[in-house]
Amino acid sequence: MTPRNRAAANRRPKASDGPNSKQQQLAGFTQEGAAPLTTNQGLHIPDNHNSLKAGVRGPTLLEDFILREKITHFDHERIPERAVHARGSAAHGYFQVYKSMSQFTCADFLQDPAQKTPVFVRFSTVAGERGSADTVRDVRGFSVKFYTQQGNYDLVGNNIPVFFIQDAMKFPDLVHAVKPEPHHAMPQAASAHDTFWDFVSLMPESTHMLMWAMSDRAIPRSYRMMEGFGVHTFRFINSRGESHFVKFHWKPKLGIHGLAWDEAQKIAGKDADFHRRDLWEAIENGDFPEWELGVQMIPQDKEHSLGFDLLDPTKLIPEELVPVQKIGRLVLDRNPDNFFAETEQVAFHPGHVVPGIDFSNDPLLQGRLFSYTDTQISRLGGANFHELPINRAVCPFHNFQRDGMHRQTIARGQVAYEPNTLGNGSEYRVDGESGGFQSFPEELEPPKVRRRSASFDDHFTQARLFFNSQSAAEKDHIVAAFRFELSKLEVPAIRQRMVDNLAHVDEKLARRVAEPLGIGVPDAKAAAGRPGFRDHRMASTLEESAALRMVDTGDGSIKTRKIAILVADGVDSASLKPIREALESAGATCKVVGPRLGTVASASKRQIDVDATYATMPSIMFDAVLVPAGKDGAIALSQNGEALHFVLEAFKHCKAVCTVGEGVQLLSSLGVKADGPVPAGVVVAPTPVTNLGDNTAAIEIAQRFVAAIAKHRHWDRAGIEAVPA
Ligand code: HDE
Repeated sequence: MTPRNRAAANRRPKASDGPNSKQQQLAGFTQEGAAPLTTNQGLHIPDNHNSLKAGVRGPTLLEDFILREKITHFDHERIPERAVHARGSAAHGYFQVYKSMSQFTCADFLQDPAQKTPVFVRFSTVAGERGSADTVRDVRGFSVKFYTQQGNYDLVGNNIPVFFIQDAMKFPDLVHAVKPEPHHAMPQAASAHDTFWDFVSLMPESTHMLMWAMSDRAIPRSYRMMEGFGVHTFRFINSRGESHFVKFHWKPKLGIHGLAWDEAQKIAGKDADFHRRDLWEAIENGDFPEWELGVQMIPQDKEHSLGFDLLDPTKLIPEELVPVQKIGRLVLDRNPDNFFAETEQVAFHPGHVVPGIDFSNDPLLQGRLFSYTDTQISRLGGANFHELPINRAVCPFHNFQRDGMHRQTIARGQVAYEPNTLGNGSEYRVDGESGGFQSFPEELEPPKVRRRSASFDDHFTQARLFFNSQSAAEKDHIVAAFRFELSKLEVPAIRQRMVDNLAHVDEKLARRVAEPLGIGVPDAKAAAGRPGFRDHRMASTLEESAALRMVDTGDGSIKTRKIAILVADGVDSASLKPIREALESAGATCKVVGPRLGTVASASKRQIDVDATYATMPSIMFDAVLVPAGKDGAIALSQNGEALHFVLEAFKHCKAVCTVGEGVQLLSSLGVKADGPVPAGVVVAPTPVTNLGDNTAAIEIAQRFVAAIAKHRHWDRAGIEAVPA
């Protein structure tokens, strides 16, 4: 550490540092790479290429402490990956409340709209190992560490508002079932295997979560385009000690969008880092991802008014019953400097709360309160992980915990106990009265029992609500996902058990899922006869909830969307210009994709710069595709299998496609013609926009294309099954 860095590290961040307080603290630990090379003891290294030998061709000497230090450090570079959520990507940013929440909570970071609280946010997949692909079908983690002036507050959530199980006791079983099977360690980052479905088909409480996991929520287009949820019910406590139950939501500015399943699988091979890259690039380009924090609040005395148990993590509170109030915004505006030091070493814990926020008795949450510190001790090598730069609170922290592996704090003085008269009593006081954390004094009359509450027994009503709330295309995707996963099973009895359970959600859904699986018709009675089956239906009048759908979410913009402009020799470059300008001024990024790097020659012999090739940036890397005019260009594109596949695949994945003039030939195998009807989300400009006579016509084409992209995907596009891509 340089003296400047050391001074910065020792400086206590102040509230007035706002969102920079964490950045300034981290700066104290950050190192640039320009200094002379030394050993870890500071000794200048004379030669970083050759070890010390007995003669130039002789054996290496044990004495070579420089070599040994380097190799030894290398040998110990790896730490265990997280038991779940091993693969993740993170970013820095800030949170700002819209108006004081003092009526409900005394949490300091939720009082002052002028205050920006620094945050570090990590997104993750759950089942895959650290090096697995981003776009697998899975739940996503959404962990937010708020560095508040009252200590760190961690909101460790997921992108799905419910969970597979109701009690922490079942978590190791769930994770063992979904992880690669223990005898041969397959499959990686996938739930489509026997052990997972064996387990969940025996646990009907998982049905609601399975509906979400089989929906497009589990294959997000981007971390920037997914919701986050605290899942459990928590409590807000105000300065009078009054409690409201609270559910947390993160609502993405860009809407909630998914990939096509075929696309997600292909991306996993072509760019395993798809979501990581997307997040990184958006932040580098200044397109800072943004979410609004929403809360659903239920007064303490209304705990039992919803018809289901607030403590049951397999239930959500429909927004129609309790509206989500947007109370602040989260902006991610800085990429980490070092993946290991920050993204890997960050340690979240749902038990990291601040005054004004407290727990409920949700038995899943209660189990989590034990697990997270415990797991960091083995993952990060000891009890002092809170001293790692990324984990340090920005407010002062001190107590009499001492020593342990990798301790960094040098605690001065004679005493390491409390109470004492030998140390400075005032500095180490116990602060219950003035702002110290007070647990909500909930009254309990507990007989000691190892049992599940009967109020947790309805396993299907909300699964049905979720399914009923989907658009027709989203329902089709859910059916297709169940079919895909269950087709991968080797044991037909597990498939059967699962569709029998689904018959309790919706008969038709179960029948559709079962159809291609080579099993019998779904048998609801058989499911009801199995151990563990419960179906105590709650009184619910709600048939559907619009908030559970993904379609038509977002701000209607095409900001940060990626558009491919497909070129070959002979395309008409003039026809591209007005559309490209319109796309870019609407905030999209355009890339010219051609048969080779360098340039292609336009119809008028102009050179068009190519950004990427069809092979390295296939259609699955884009949100939409634009095919320019030009007779020779259209022939060249149609005769190139990769280019043709590019357009057909984009079409099959329901993306917006715009063809200009002769470019429509690339859609001829689909029966699309310049003067005929066009499928949803396809824009066909009959002649090159530059020849349309007036600029208004060109703008109109561009606007139609922008509107088609803004819809994200045209999932109801007819005939995509027949497209050979
Ligand atoms: Fe976690 N979970 N979890 N979990 N979880 C971990 O903690 C655990 C649960 C979630 O980006 C582990 O530091 C138990 C629900 C996220 O670093 C571990 C139970 C939800 C992350 C652990 C649950 C989550 C974790 C592994 C049931 C959504 C990634 C490494 C009782 C609300 C945090 C670690 C990050 C990570 C335990 C259930 C979210 C083993 C025992 C429900 C986002 O401690």
